[in-house]
Amino acid sequence: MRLFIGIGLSPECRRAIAGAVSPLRKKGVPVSWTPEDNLHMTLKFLGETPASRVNELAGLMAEAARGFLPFLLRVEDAGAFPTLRSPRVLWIGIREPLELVRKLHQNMENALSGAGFPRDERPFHPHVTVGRVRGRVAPGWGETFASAVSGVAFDTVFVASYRVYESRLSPLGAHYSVLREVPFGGEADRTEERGAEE
Ligand code: 3AM
Repeated sequence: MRLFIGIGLSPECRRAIAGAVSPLRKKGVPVSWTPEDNLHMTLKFLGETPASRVNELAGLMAEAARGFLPFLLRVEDAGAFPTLRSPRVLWIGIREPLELVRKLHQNMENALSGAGFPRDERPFHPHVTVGRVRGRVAPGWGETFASAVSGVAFDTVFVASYRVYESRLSPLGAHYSVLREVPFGGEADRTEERGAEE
């Protein structure tokens, strides 16, 4: 299964993000926009992983999140990778609590790498991908995107858990499903308690 670990956003926040980018969508630029239901924040892409490791993964994530309490996530500002001047991935940023999210990411990397899941080589930039540029955009369009979205107040999101997602790719796009919800400060969901590799 193709897996990744991420943080879900509330329906209100997803709606606010979709609303903010909707005027840009209508302009017909060659961008593949993330469907509202798919908006999330990725912490780690795992790629092809045997289904038998999902419970182990959730257990390691629970261990990594043991000292964490739920927090309010502030989603704000916009940017692009690699740069706004040559945008490929369009994103909305995380304003707060940046240090906490980084710490969670670091704990998770430590726990997972101990079990043989390779660490990310790229530096971690917490973000919500809202679109991917698929062709040429006019010079300055990246800045247009950022200024259209910057300053919009998206809802704060109450975050009490993080998730293992499965991503299924098809010609119609990616479909994400939540396989495990791992709460902060406690144990992983009941499925994990069985601990057995099925
Ligand atoms: O949250 P975003 O959209 O930035 O880009 C993919 C997406 O991240 C990323 O994993 C998330 C869920 O699909 N992703 C996909 N393939 C990847 C790869 N080979 C990857 N990240 C790193 N390496």
